[in-house]
Parts: sequence; structure tokens; C-alpha cells
Amino acid sequence: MRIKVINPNTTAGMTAKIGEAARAIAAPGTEIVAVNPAAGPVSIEGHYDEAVSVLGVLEEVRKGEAEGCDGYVIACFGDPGLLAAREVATGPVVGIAEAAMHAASFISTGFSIVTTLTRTCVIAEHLVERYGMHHACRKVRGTDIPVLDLEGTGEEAGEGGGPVFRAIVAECRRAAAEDRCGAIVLGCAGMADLVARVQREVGLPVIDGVAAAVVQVEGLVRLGLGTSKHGDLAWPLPKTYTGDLARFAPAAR
Ligand code: 2AL
Repeated sequence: MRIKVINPNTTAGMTAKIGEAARAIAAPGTEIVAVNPAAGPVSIEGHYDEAVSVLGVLEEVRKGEAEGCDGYVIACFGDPGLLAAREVATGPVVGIAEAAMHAASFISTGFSIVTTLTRTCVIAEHLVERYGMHHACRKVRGTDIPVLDLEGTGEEAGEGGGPVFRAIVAECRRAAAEDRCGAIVLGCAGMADLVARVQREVGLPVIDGVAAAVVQVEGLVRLGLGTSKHGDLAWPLPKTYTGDLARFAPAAR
């Protein structure tokens, strides 16, 4: 099985880290193809970044169809372009936020999300509503860590983990003490390499959406399930797109 893991931002180091996390959890026989779009924001930290990133995500899914990919992971916690990506995919497409929240809901009655900049909290809160997780999500907590400050905070940061790692652990501990949560969801793909060490420090289940989404896609593919082409996730209607976006025009199928 071949799963394409798409980092919607264009920071190659982060894509490599996401690919490593995906490969570490993938079953033997699963090939992980980790990519980022050629153009777009270097990090996604707001509605505008997210909107601009969506075309790159869609381009990677469209290429993935030609490459024979069996499924896709959208590896940014805003799940940018999720439903549009499903329209152009044969196999399942799973976002890391939805995968992590669903995993958390299976192992706890309540979870908190620990994310990056406080301004991104509302993006996660909107997803909580959209996925029907408002009864299970106790709180979305910002750390005011910029996404690119997560680079170099894994094992390479050495004993103690460095200030960024410590700040994430401190926020997770506050969540555990104050939110009545049974699990914590990490709210950024750039935290994928921290999950085991954060869990050790915090002492309750901590979920990385990249790993959760890979396992979810593997499971759906093994079940023989792809994206439904009945109704709104059917292939986009063929039509002309004009100007710079002409290459995104859906072809007749
Ligand atoms: C993210 C993420 O997962 N990737 C990115 O660029 N921004 N999420 C976030 N909450 O900052």
C-alpha cells in the first residue's frame, strides 16, 4: 500500500520529520511518500496561510492519483482542503486533526488540544465543531510557539529537550491538571517527533495526528474503503478554469 503524506507547508525539514513519524508507525509493506507543495507558505498559522496552502494540497493529491497512491494524509492540524481533496481522490483522505480527535475520543471521554500560536486556536475550535467533538474536547490551548520554532526540538535538542519542548510539556501538564482531560492531542504536525517524550513527561495518553492518520488510512484501505463518489464527494464537475488557475480545471472522467 502506498500512502502519500502531504505537508501543506513548504518547509522541507518539517516534511522530512513528518515522513519519519509516518514511517515509524506504518505497517511493513506500507510505503510512505512524504511531500510538500512546491509553492506556498513556509508555515500555516492562520486562515490566510491555510487558504493559500489548499491549492498545493490539491495539486499533490491530483499527482498522487497518477502515481497510484492508495490513500492520503493531510499533515497540518487545520486539515486544509480536506473535503476538496476527497473530491479528487479515489482512496481515503484523512486529516491529522480529525484522526487525532477521533483516536482521543476512543480512549477518553475528554481531551484537550495543545497547539502553536494562540491565534490558531480558533481553527482547531472550528474543526472540533465540524467533527462533532464539542462534547469531548475540553479545551484548545495555545503555547505561542511559532510553527518553525518546532524545528530542531526533537531528540537533537538533547537532554531536557530545550525551551520549546519544555513549554509544550508545561502546557500539557496544565491541561492535565485543569481541564479534566483523559488525553492530550498535539495540535501541529511539527510536534510529531515529540509525542513519545511528551507522553513520558505528562503521564497521560498523548496523540500525534500524523501517526493516527497513517493508521486510519491503512485501516480504511484494508477494509477496502475509498472516498465515496456518490453525492458531494463525486469527482468535480468538468469545466473551464481561467487565467493562472487553468491547470486546476477538472478533466472529464
Ligand atoms: C500547523 C501544522 O500542523 N503545520 C503548520 O504549518 N501549521 N498547525 C498549527 N496549529 O500551527
